[in-house]
Amino acid sequence: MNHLSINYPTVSVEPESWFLEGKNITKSEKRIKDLGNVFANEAARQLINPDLLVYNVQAHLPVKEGTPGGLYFGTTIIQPGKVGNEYFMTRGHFHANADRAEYYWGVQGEGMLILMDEYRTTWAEKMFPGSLHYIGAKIAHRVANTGETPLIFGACWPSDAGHNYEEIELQGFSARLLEIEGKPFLK
Ligand code: S6P
Ligand code: ZN
Repeated sequence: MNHLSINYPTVSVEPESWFLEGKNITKSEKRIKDLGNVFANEAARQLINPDLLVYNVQAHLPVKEGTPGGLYFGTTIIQPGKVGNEYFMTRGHFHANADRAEYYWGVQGEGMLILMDEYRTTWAEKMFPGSLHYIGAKIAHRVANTGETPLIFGACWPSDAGHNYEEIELQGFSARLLEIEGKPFLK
């Protein structure tokens, strides 16, 4: 950067859609066909159009993955929907570097942040526009859309956090967020 220069940022968040634009951005999508063994009712998942979009993630990765001291920023948009009586949700993960924390915050829509500690105690926090969630170290996290509109949330996490998806793939969370008589319950 040049001394005394006044610059535009290299990245921006589109205020309506929360899409990221600019440098060092990655974009990924998860469709029904990518989410095998994530939902309890696998038979119900197989009856849904495999190409149906469940969620997409955009992230600004300004430093190399694994760099100590850096930060990443991301937005996730989860579509409304259910597989059986389980809300559309993210896969969920622990951080590979287990003592790394993260912030999530609600931007649009209604949802639930599902959290599980290393002893497999599971609980949830309601997400709504303006909700702020500090996800401490060693806590697995996933988000479900409990509303009728897309759920958008922001995230900020250390660039050396990494992702441990394997543990959730193998063991799952110890509870699931299910719709029972029109309301969400952890079961
Ligand atoms: C990364 C952060 C989010 C998630 C995203 C999708 O640490 O927690 O950007 O990656 O919400 O969830 P998942 O569990 O499929 O990565
Ligand atoms: Zn995370």
